[in-house]
Amino acid sequence: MSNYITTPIYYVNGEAHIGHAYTTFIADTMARFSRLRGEDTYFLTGTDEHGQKIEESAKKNGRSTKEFADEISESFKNLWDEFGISYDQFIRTTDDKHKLGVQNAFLKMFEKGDIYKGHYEGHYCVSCETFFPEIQLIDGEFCPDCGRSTSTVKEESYFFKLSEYEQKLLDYYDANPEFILPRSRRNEVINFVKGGLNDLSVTRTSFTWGVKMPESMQDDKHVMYVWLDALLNYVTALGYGSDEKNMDYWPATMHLVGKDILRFHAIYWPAFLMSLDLPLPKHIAAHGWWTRDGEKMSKSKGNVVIPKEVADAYGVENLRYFMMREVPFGQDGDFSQRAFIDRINSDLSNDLGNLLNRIIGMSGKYSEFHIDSQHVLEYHTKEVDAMNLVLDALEPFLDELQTHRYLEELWKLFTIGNKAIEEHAPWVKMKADKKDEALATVALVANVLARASVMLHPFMPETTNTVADALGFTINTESYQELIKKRTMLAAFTIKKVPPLFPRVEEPLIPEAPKAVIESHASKVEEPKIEEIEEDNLITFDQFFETTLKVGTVVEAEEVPKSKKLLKLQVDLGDARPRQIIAGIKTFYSAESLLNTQVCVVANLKPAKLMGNLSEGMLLAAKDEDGLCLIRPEKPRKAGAIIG
Ligand code: ME8
Repeated sequence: MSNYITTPIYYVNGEAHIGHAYTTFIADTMARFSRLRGEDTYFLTGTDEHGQKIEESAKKNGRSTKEFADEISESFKNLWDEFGISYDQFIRTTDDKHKLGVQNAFLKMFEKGDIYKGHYEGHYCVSCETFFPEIQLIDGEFCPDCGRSTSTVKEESYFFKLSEYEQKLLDYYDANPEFILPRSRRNEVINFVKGGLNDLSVTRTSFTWGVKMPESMQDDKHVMYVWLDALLNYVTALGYGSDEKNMDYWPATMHLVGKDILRFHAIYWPAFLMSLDLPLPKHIAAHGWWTRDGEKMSKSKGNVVIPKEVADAYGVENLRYFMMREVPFGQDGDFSQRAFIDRINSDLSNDLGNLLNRIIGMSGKYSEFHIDSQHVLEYHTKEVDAMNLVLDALEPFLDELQTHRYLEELWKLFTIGNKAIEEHAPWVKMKADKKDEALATVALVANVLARASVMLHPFMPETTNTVADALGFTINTESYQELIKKRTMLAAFTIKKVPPLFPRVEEPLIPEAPKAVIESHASKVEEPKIEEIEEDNLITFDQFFETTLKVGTVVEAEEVPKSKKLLKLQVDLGDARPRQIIAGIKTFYSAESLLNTQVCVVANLKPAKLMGNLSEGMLLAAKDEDGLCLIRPEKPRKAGAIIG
């Protein structure tokens, strides 16, 4: 069994921020977990260094492109080293081996007939390194993903026949429901592909900072499109197209990405791999977006959270814990120092830290820091059973990357430990001359903490090593097998004193996001720049496709008793049973007039109750001073037809 886990390779156009750290923390945790289980593991991270965006950033900084890329790439690597990220390889797309691999992949696709030469005429967003057809542009000029101005490009280009992979991709998603995680994001990708895929321009002639064409193609005005170059890093890192040294790790177990780049990983990348006759990764896992104090982070607002600054102030492992505990995987998360401090003081200091302190204190007082487990089962079967139940539940959460549920569940162990101390009050037992009983409780709690530390280790490696050291054991695959898989108790503990692991934090330790920034932002409203429109109002293409819109046929309609506004509709969306939708449209439509007509429905809304009636969707309607009208398809469509 081997696991290959990757982060995105980060652009070298600026320093790392908290979002980069989050992706890297989760990937590192998954890699550490795999190693703890004793599985052969390869963990890749690195930097994405080609393309117009990097060329322009270097120019702005008055540097040569290579010098600039070297410096920023180094700063990412140093940061991950300082953070103890356990990568096996740090790839740079400027590495010769990578470039050779990309050229060979290009040749293979070309020889297979999947790449052809043509002309591109379209609109290019340098920031997203993506072409867009005119129809997708905002106001005919601005990028639909980031809102920045696009430039019109007409140039000779090689194209990848992405259109030919449309059905193969859909079949693959269908046959592999766990390919895209969380599963809630599958629809957005499927809808995008169903909307039709255009062939993809995979070379550029308007700049030179990219992987050159294979020599045998004799076409050196072209360089590779940066996303083709970048995605291939996942295989060139293993030696694809060069020494093939580590290709046994392929296919990847998991590509961890932010939701911003899910489309590239879940559509382009599998199509490229199919073209190369390589197997597809098992999971593409997309996490959500981090904001700060509820606001999007941006350099212009001055509110970017710098991970090094936070880690220096609060400790990198506390930051890892906070980020992975606070946010359900896949959902957006907010970085606020208040929430972070609460987690440190309550979860880490009160629950975990306190338990260790109690063990150190009691074992010192009652038994000169030696504890053995011989009487635990005599007095504590209830707690041992409860502990085993928690351990049973834990690992499946990580299979779907539900780090917050995993940690929430794991924390029940600390509750079991702290509660056992309160209920059994060893100090009372000691006074009553029941030393065996008192020490059985201390030993139970030491075992609880030992097991919890093993399972927390991938999240907080150094901290849990300190706990294990204080308890007198070592966390490794062997102790994982013994304590977790076999549920063996540690026979004896020799406890060591350690300073408190989590000093309480009373006040924010880094400057809060400057308030003035928010005010100055408001004062600029009269003269909006495109960055500000992007930050506040626009959603990305992907965000739009989070909503599933469908055509439905009203098959039953009635009034909701005692309601002035509500109608209860049964709407056929092509599923096994119609959906019940409660719509506030009675003032404008009678129930009968709606029967057998078609409507447009938001089909993936969380169900809600309105006046005691379940509503499983929402109708699209337009309202102005003349009243409300429903939005309907121009011509009848099949019930369930996708809108988008
Ligand atoms: O996209 N919240 O690189 P990139 C959460 N080079 N995650 C965030 C984030 C935020 N606010 N901001 C960034 C690229 N990220 C390409 C990738 S891979 C073949 C090529 C994280 O430097 C998140 O993981 O723009 C996102 O996907 C990644 O940084 C984008 O990093």
